[in-house]
Amino acid sequence: MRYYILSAFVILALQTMNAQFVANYEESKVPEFDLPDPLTTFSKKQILTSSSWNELRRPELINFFESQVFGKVPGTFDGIAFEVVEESNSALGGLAKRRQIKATITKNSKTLSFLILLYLPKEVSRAPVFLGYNFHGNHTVINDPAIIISKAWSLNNESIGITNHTLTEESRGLRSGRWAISRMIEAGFGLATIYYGEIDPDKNDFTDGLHSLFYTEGQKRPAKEEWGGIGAWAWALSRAMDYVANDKEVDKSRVIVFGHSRLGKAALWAGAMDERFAGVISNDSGCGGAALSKRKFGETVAQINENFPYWFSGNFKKYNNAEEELPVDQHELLALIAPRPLYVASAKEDQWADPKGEFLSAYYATAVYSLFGEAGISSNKMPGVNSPIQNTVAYHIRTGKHDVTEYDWEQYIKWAVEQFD
Ligand code: GTR
Repeated sequence: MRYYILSAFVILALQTMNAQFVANYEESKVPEFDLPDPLTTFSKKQILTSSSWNELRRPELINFFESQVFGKVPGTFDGIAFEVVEESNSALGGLAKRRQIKATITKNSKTLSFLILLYLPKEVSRAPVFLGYNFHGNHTVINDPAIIISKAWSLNNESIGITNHTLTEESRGLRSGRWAISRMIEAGFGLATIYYGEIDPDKNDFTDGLHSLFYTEGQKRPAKEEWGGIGAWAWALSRAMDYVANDKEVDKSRVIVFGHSRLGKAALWAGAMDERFAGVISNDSGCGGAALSKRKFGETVAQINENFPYWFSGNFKKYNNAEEELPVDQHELLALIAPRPLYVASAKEDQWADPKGEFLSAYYATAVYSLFGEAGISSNKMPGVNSPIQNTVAYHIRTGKHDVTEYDWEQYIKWAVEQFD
């Protein structure tokens, strides 16, 4: 008898736990929540001017996202060196220049290297550039035999021929659908891309990758307030910026950081922290990216921390099933990018990333853009599918799944030409 009562209790407990991990996809079940006002400081002071935003509110928000969400970078690095290891003046059928640059970061007598693949339009002397990570190696973004294949660990993806966590010739060019390189070049833009696995392999292991360079003696993993994977990826986007900012053929005042999904989260955080990025594009970044956490729609804080315990700071776990305790929400991450151009995009079938939460986040960040006299999203009513709103803050929701498509790039490029020409 006692056994039955006990097991019934265990089953009930498990079900309750599970219920917390079942994603909600119903708008009617979105809880009521108080969204923090980006223009009121934690000590309840009203922000009325762009200078008080910059002096008071921006730093305290950065500080919160650093210590409680993405984690702090433990100190600075000792040095970085860049070496052009391959280049061509007639790539992509003579339309572009190509460079592959090896960046080597030094810290505590340890080093980490990664390769930047750069395409630049031949006819432009100082080109604006989209900078962003790829998921499965530089050689996947276009079918170009000169692109060096990374030796870094990769997530497997059989659909593009990646097994044994190893990148091979087999996947060359197989992700070109996600990178409208010819379109960029035609519009006079360049592309700089990096394989994110060279910065920190995307697995729950802190012995390798960038974190390990920063450890104090005997340290095995970041402390609670220190960076996770996304923090490391974001930080290294700034190291790539260190290179592009000094490339004479790049216009350093027009570098737009871009990212899809987890890499969209990294792009937003990099853009928030590093004001050298002239603009930011978040493609389907979802939970911990553009989407409002307090809506608890699709992926939640608990789910992301459970499935990817190494992406955020240890402190972020305090908010598992406790989003109401968060004194910030993701619209404030977006607001940290103001007044620089920001594009948030969603996909209709990507409910896991909460398109409406991504849209509302851009809408609520607009108050900060207004302070700077910049136009954002003026209505809280979502636009129809495939009907972009393109102001300094831009938004679209397209048909289709969680992905980066030709349609997405068509919009980003059109908007970027308007914002940065
Ligand atoms: C999912 C994760 C999302 C998003 C996505 C991706 O599994 O839950 O937050 O980052 O991966 O990066 O494709």
